[in-house]
Amino acid sequence: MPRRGAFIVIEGLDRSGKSTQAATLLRRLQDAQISAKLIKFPDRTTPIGKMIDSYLRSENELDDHTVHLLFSANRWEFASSIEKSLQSGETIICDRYAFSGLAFSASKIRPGSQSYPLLDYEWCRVPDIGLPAPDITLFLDVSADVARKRGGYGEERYEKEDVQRRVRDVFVRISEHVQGGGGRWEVIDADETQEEVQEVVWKTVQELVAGVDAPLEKLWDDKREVTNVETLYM
Ligand code: DGP
Repeated sequence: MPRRGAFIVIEGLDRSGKSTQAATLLRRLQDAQISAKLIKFPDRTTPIGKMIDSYLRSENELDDHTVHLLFSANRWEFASSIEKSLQSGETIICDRYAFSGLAFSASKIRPGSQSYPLLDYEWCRVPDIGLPAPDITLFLDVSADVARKRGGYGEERYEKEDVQRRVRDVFVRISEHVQGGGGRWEVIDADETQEEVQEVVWKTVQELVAGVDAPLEKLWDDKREVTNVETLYM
């Protein structure tokens, strides 16, 4: 049977160098004659993506639950095309995925509180259950100091130091559970130079990019078999 493409997700905080690393990895794969493409979430081109874009640029206000579901819906819009590409042998590099969805939403705190969550962690995780599961997630871990030296954050809604600190805490929590149906999770020190980080990225994905024999899994799918209707509601 022909091998399918690898599904490689790159995650990290803003200023971690994700987009640069993703673009460099794509070039290297193409130079090595490996069929590959780069996708990115949020994908701001669809009608849902446009709503997300204007929310991120603070042009409109939306309820936090609504925003969370829009980000998830934006990933679901591409689920079947991701699956099709992987099955046809194309490797996908994906700049942000469901883990960003969980980290950015579950790190929100109630107004006036220092630490009380606005959205429940499990509630945030559920809408993304069943998406195509990555074969590997590379978490580019940048320190606040280095992010600051890289020119600080931009103008968008979440690009603030206290927000990024809380998001990082949730990413750490995610990394502890992700192995259960979330694929492999690799933390990469993103404080190093672009070239050094790329070398680690390249080495880490080496054995995957020749193609994957294992079937494509579903994200956070606990594989419980439902044998009758009652068990559905237990
Ligand atoms: P980017 O285009 O990669 O700079 O991402 C835009 C911003 O949106 C960034 O601050 C991270 C945040 N983000 C990405 N995905 C999600 C998501 O699914 N949910 C939430 N709440 N925020 C997200």
